[in-house]
Amino acid sequence: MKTLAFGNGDQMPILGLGTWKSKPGEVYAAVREAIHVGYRHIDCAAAYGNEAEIGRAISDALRDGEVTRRDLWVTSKLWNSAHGRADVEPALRRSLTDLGLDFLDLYLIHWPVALKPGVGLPNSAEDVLPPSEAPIELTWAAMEGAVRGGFARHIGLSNFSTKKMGDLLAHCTIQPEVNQVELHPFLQQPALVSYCAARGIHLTAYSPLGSSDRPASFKAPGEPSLMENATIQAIARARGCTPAQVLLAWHVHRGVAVIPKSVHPARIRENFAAADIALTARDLDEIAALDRHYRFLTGGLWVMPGSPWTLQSLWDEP
Ligand code: NDP
Ligand code: 1BO
Repeated sequence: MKTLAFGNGDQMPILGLGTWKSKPGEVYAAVREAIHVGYRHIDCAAAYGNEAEIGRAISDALRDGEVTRRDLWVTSKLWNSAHGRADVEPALRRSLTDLGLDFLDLYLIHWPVALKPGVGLPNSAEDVLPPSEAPIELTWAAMEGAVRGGFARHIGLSNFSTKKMGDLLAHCTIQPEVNQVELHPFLQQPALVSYCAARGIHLTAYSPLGSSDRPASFKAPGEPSLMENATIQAIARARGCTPAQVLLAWHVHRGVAVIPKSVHPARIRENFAAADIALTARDLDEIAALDRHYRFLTGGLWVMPGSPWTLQSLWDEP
């Protein structure tokens, strides 16, 4: 499996297992199967509500000698309600306890949006803190403390625009090493990709298959389908693989980490095998032409009457 290298020599496997929406009762088996197949990168988050079960799967795989801790790359994320400087380390420790780990390979600020302590998803604008009340550079300073304390080997961001990254870089002692964002052929984000490449910041692509199992309230009517796209299907036929594998192989080719979610053994295997699929220059040109700057995760859940956020200020896009 190809890996992405970090300055200290650590290597992040380029293809990992996503776990958002992987239900308790399902995620244990999914993680065990993934490790059995060869996945060494698991993407987690406190907000997914399943880290304790993932932790049991990791712990059992370690106990059974399937992997060593050094073989695994485990990412988790700081939820929006724990951006307070004093709240970061307790949130991280909670994820470590649930995951049964002494340290994370990577800890990310899940969103640039701060919520009041204790809030899961906001019910009203009162649950959302204005950036002036929760400066992200203070959250980042606490993230840096997590590295110094040995709780996380690497720290990074998620859902940050180039502008927000640039603003934060001016305040960093430790530079973010990863930004995890939505990326797929309908949302190729070339400016963000170039920005990160120029600064040695790795990208991880979320929702690479279109996140079809996300809640109906997160979906737009008539949204496009990546898997059913005629170009993707034609490339899959030509390469003798599945549309999902084309979508995943595209990221591997671009040097972007990718974390498809599945709880089904056959798909977990299928997705893993995508890392070995070669796409041609013509395939890549055809995929490049599919960009339409379409977000499956619009960020709309942070935007409501009275919220300090708009979609424009969230993504720094017109
Ligand atoms: P994905 O794009 O990975 O799509 C998941 C859906 O695709 C599920 O319904 C899954 O079904 C299905 N699926 C998986 N493999 C196949 C296949 N080979 N053929 C057909 N269908 C398939 O969506 P996610 O939004 O879950 O994104 C992936 C991961 O990225 C998340 O799980 C999470 O870890 C991370 N993420 C991070 C975010 C962030 O804000 N940082 C936001 C969103 C995601 P089934 O499970 O039934 O197989
Ligand atoms: C609010 C959705 C987060 C998925 O990572």
